[in-house]
Amino acid sequence: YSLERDLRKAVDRNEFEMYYQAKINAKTNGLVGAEALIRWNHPNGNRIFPGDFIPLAEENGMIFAITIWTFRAACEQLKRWEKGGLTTVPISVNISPEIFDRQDWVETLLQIMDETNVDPGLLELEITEGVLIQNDETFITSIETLKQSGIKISIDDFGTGYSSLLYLKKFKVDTIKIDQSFTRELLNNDVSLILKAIIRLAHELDMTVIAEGVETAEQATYLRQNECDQIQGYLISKPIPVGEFVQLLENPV
Ligand code: G
Ligand code: G
Ligand code: MN
Ligand code: NA
Repeated sequence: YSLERDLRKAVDRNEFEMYYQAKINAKTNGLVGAEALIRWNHPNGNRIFPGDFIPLAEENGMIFAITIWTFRAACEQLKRWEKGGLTTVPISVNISPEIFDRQDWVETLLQIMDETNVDPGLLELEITEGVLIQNDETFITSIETLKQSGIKISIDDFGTGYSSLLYLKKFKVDTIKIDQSFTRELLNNDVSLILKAIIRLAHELDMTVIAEGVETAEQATYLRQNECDQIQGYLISKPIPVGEFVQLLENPV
């Protein structure tokens, strides 16, 4: 039995499934978006979580094919909602930095949006902070090309481990996602101070701020009172299959 061998077959055999986790407006509680999170339905009956195969895929090069699959799935989902007459919300897709090694990554994403005829403004790429601090001209151009198509860019896991904030000016990112570790420690004075500074900085740069990992009503209240724009977390909803997520689209909060 080899996880790696099975993973190589998984794309072709269509064994992946996207789950969706709601993002809501912190003030109105209205649904404002969905984060797409991959699940692998292994033929042996187990559902495998991304933490157990994405790192492997990032190492063995399979991440490109998987990312293409997830991005196309998100585009097709948006079109299905649109055709079904549902109010759609933007979908964000997690992007592993390993795919940037491929020269054609931007072109491939643009091509998928073109083929599926999706509104690029309804798509957002969640990119972790680490890669953005690189001062790489090719990468900056790539992000600019994507931004010109109308797609949104979000910094995932914001605040975890990188001290240079200069990239915030270099890249015109749309959203900052405050990492769960901050949300968890929110009511601690020091963290609270940092959080308020991040929110102010983001707003001065015209960015939207979302806090992830919100699990308690106290955290939600605190974030709302401190002008955080959006929240995401188990308090609102776990990541759920698309059939369940549609009920959130049909019955706005
Ligand atoms: O869904 P879960 O909480 O288990 O996600 C664990 C990690 O896997 C998170 O860091 C998340 O960003 C990542 N992840 C989830 N779905 C995808 C995906 O489709 N592509 C990539 N590259 N990472 C994902
Ligand atoms: O790295 P990324 O931010 O994409 O990871 C999102 C991960 O966080 C997913 O694995 C998702 O299942 C998980 N997650 C989402 N909401 C919560 C939450 O409220 N609490 C905790 N502990 N994890 C969450
Ligand atoms: Mn994410
Ligand atoms: Na995150």
